[in-house]
Amino acid sequence: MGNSPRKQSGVAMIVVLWMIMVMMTLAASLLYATRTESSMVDYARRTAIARATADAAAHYAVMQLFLPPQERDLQLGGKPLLWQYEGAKVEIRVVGENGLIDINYASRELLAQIFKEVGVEDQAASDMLDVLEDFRDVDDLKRLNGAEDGDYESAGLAFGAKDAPFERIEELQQVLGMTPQLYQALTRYLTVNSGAAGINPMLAPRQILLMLTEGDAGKVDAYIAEREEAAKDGRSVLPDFGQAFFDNSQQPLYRMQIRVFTDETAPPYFEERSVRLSPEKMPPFVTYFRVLQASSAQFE
Ligand SMILES: [Ca+2]
Repeated sequence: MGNSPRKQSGVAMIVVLWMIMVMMTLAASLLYATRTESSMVDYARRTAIARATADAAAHYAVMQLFLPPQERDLQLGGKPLLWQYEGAKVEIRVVGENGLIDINYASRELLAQIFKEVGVEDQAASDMLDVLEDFRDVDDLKRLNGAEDGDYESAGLAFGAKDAPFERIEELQQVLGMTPQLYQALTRYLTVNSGAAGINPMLAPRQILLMLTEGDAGKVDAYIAEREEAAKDGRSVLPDFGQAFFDNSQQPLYRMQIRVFTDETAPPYFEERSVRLSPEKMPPFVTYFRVLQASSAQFE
């Protein structure tokens, strides 16, 4: 007798239990989805606030740059300026592009110094420089340990050497043999915008000065104190080290690193941008690029 009331209620019980289980699973996944969504919205909201705050900080830094030097709170050379805005704490660092090393114009000797500083020495650095110079020179003649189009093809790459000057630092990632780690370590030393062979020490970040003294922090900090004094009166002072690599070029081009702390629980938002001052415009600057950087790229 398949249809006894007892058996029927057993089946009904199983169906009810099964439905409860399905509903519980649904509810759990819905709850999970809602939580994920709300944390995503929260993240998006926090990022939007941080971006807008960084934008405000960039305007503030530009305003500082337009002030007479003795009225500025901002020191060029990457010393952090702390600023508060709408409850967020912001750290602003500004260096002149002329305080960085131009990857198109710097001497091989100076570029070798940076490689050494980030742990690539002697033969490896020399090989890398051959590859880098082949990448940017217009010809297809290969240096001793360099690389031209054929080598990129052999390495299975869809692109070859650029055979033109670097227009963006990011292009360095396309140089044969460049690793993401090495690229990240190099970026805070380099620029494509200074247009000079040398470094202007008045605008340079501390890590570049340290590199030129082979890590003599005492010497570097004494010079930084001296340049801060000089900058107040619009004077320029040269350090007593690294003379071979300095020049006094200066253009109205600055690199800014902005770190925004929106709340204590989230990691800070960090962006870098390159700006050119243009007093005749409103706002009086143009942003060339704006990137999110790893903190290893931060100026000292
Ligand atoms: Ca070439």
